[in-house]
Amino acid sequence: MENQLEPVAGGGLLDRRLFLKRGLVFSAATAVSLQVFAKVKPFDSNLPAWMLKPGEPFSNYGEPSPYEKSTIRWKMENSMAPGNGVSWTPLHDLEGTITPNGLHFERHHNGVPEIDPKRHQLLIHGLVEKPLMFSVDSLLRYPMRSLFCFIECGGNSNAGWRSKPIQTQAGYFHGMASCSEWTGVPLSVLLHEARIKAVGKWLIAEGADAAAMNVSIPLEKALDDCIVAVYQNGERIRPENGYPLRLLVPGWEGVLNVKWLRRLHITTRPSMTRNETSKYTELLPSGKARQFSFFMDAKSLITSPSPGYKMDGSGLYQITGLAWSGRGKISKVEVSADGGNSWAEAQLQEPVLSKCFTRFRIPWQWQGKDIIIMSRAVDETGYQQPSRKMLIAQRGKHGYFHYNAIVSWKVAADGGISHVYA
Ligand SMILES: Nc1nc2c(c(=O)[nH]1)N[C@H]1C(S)=C(S)[C@@H](COP(=O)(O)O)O[C@H]1N2
Ligand SMILES: [Mo]
Repeated sequence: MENQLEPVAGGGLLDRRLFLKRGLVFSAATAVSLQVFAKVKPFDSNLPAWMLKPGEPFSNYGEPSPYEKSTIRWKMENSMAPGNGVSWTPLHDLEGTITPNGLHFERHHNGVPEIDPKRHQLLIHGLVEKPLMFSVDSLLRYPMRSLFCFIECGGNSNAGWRSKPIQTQAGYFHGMASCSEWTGVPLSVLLHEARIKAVGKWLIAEGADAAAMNVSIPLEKALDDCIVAVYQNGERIRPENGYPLRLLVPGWEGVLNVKWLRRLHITTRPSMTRNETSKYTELLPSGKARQFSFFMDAKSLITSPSPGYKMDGSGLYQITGLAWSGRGKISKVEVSADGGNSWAEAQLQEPVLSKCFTRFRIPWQWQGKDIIIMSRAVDETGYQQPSRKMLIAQRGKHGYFHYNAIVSWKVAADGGISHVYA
């Protein structure tokens, strides 16, 4: 039993099974856990106000507790272009893997259109035998499919390319990624109905916002696992996230997940729209350009403890975070609490799903000293999340998109946490 408390890696990382075996937590681990519980105030025998009278009435649509008012999306609007900007998911304030709908990150090029679902239509045309027009109601009659998957903007975490580590909370650095259960009609069903001509190889998807944002997607992907989503975590998609219809392109760059979807045009080749030429195309150190870099590669980060969090003295803590890969399932997450000298495997929360956020956790006994904590993920293809050095060696110093390097947090002896390049 005693052995189970032995650190499994430097910096005080404990066996990942510690939290699972009740016996261990309450016997051998008591010396550690008491340090946490001893800080709780003695039980108050005076009843609190909320137990002395009936509570609030029912509500038509629930809201978070007023004590959770600080758990919000952080907005950054572009004053030069109205409606253009971003809001980040506060990943550092959340647990589990599903992003509450009101906290899903937002990326709009021209604001959120207020669409009347009775007037909205989806057109499939171009290289098809039978052009089709769908009302939202007609789509609701098709067989649907649900999938849990993340959406991540290709520009997420791009502050990582800066020469100095950005000092902000984890979500305001990495939170242009969110994860939901999306339900809708498999795109293959609709495309088969329109009967694509043999020469058709790509589709151009267009939204009904004022920007009429559009992108090109290879038909192979469209026919594989894309859906025309109507529901987000069980309710109709929020206006910010594409109401009444959005395209879902699992595991690929966020920009391809066209919101307010109104048109799918089948073509022989990509149409070289703004978002695949002036954006999302990057020069490599070799002088060659990276274009159509669709997949979001494996990534992970520790969400707690993380910047903004203050350690409350040495002792037992849980290190937890998120890992995801656009190429499939996460197969392993390792955590280091000694700046990368040694690593221990974290527990992955079941179910581990393909192209979906995966929660990892590992118990940790902090000695109260300066230390660097970090995580690295491996996906089922064997791809390992790179160090920052490796990423820069491959991609150059002036990247903007697809930053997925290992993230390091420095825990200082005074309990403060900051972002460092290790
Ligand atoms: N029609 C339309 N679709 C769009 C966008 C847009 O501005 N207009 N932004 C794209 C980008 S860049 C991203 S990252 C995702 C963001 O989806 P979300 O706002 O639901 O998080 O939507 C994509 N789809
Ligand atoms: Mo994006």
